[in-house]
Amino acid sequence: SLTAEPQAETVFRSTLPDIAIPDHLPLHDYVFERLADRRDRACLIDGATGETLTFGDVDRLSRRVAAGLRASLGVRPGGTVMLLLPNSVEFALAFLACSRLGAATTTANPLHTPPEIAKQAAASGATVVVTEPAFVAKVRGLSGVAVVATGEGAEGCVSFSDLAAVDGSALPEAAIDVANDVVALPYSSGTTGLPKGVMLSHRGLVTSVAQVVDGDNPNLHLREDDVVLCVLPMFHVYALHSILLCGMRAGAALVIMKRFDTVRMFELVERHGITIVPLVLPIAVEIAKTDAIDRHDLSSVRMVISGAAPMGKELQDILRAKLPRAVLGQGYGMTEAGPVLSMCMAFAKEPSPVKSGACGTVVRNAELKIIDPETGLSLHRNQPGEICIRGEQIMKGYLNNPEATAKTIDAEGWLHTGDIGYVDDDDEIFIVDRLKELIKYKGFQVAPAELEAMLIAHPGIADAAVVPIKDDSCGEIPVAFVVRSDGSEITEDEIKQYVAKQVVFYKRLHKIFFVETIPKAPSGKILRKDLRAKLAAC
Ligand code: 4UU
Repeated sequence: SLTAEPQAETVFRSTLPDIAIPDHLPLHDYVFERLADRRDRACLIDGATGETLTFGDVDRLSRRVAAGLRASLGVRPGGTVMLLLPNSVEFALAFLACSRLGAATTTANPLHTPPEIAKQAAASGATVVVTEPAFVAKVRGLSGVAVVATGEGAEGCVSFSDLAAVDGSALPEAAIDVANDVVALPYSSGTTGLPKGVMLSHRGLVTSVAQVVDGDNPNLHLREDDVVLCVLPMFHVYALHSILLCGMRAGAALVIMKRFDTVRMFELVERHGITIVPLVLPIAVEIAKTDAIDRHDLSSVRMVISGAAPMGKELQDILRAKLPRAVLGQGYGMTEAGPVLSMCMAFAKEPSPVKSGACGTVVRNAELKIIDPETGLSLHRNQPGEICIRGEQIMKGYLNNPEATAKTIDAEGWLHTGDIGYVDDDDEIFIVDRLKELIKYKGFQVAPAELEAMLIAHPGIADAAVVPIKDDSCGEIPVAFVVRSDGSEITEDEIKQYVAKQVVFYKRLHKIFFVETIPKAPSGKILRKDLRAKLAAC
């Protein structure tokens, strides 16, 4: 016929049925929904001191901190607070407090450099930074920003404990528009360019948490008697969502660890009977190679979750042998996706078998498709292409950046991840490559565009491109191809130092290759694939 039939799309769904997800509750009310039954149960345990806050304590203290932020620092609905904190009870309290106020929390790694912090503080419109005394010097210079410090005696700062001493009972209930008000504003570079504020609404995050831990047969079955290790940084969306929020919603206790140490981690597992261990590749590598594991009883661990970067079959098999009582699997997330796209079905209440190397099955109440990156047409099972996801959980968009938003979420509401993967005959997702520029070092995002701009700003450098090379324990490490400017004799070490001074540790360049030109498409776009191929060949 002359009229072309519209092509039917191949859309993948969870093997679990959809459920009713609350669409009216602000995030804090959702995670505290069953507070009445849990008031006296442990919620947050400080790994260093063993100090425990119950759900009742966390509810009460987060109200107080909210009242304090409002009364002393003028935080109002629509406002933004930056958390520059390592894992701590204060992180959780401040996050929940902002949610109560109808304010957004933007999170950053406290190891970021002052310029990195200043950029995010300004772009996000933060009026308050909550940090530790050790990092106060990094934020002193920010204009128009009040600084709150935890602990003792940070001069010129509002003390966190004073905020928490404010009477929370008189806190007015903020009028929150759950569909539109932003509760979390993490920064991500997405598929291209510089880091951007990712607007996650109350409804978005409620949906994402519910997709994972709610329902009669939750995809990630966390129970009230579970004890979840929180060593992954809460400022990254993986821990914020899948540890803090999912843990609280499910009524589990969290053991908070400030910095990773293999033996300390094993000790905490034994002391608290930790049952759930969410981790990233470098931690998995540590567990796989240490003998210390034989001197500790880790039999309480029933689930090990890996995410944020690929984990190969070999490593998964070693871990499985070391922790024979634990179910091991992966979650696949992306900040913009809200964040979870898929979760291992072996973690479900009624589990199904999974394959090593798979990163889960699409979450319930969502649609996933695989498209041909060239034509945009959807592909069938076992055919690799760009992974796209649609659902109530995805971001509202990038803050103040409608162009970047439109490039990531199309007119039909599909979020394009920039990841290349396929869905197999059992609905399991395998990620095989990345279309986007993003580099992941130990699960942390490195945006090539940010480093390239920095490199090109140096007078000794005419052009530059930053690409990843594979690494067994870090996943990927950033390296640069550099074209020296005329007459420049800049050395590899000088370039590394120049960058290292300006960025957080995981964005440092590990190797510089001097070249005559950077391969580019006629559009000016760097041909990253060519550079990656060049590296793979040497
Ligand atoms: C291969 O990494 C994250 C979020 C991870 C996460 C969250 C909740 C994992 C499990 C969970 O429960 O977010 P971003 O924005 O820092 O990085 C997103 C990118 C993805 O697009 C993909 O390229 O990180 C990569 N990635 C993975 N790659 C994330 N998870 C995986 C994975 N395998 N399991």
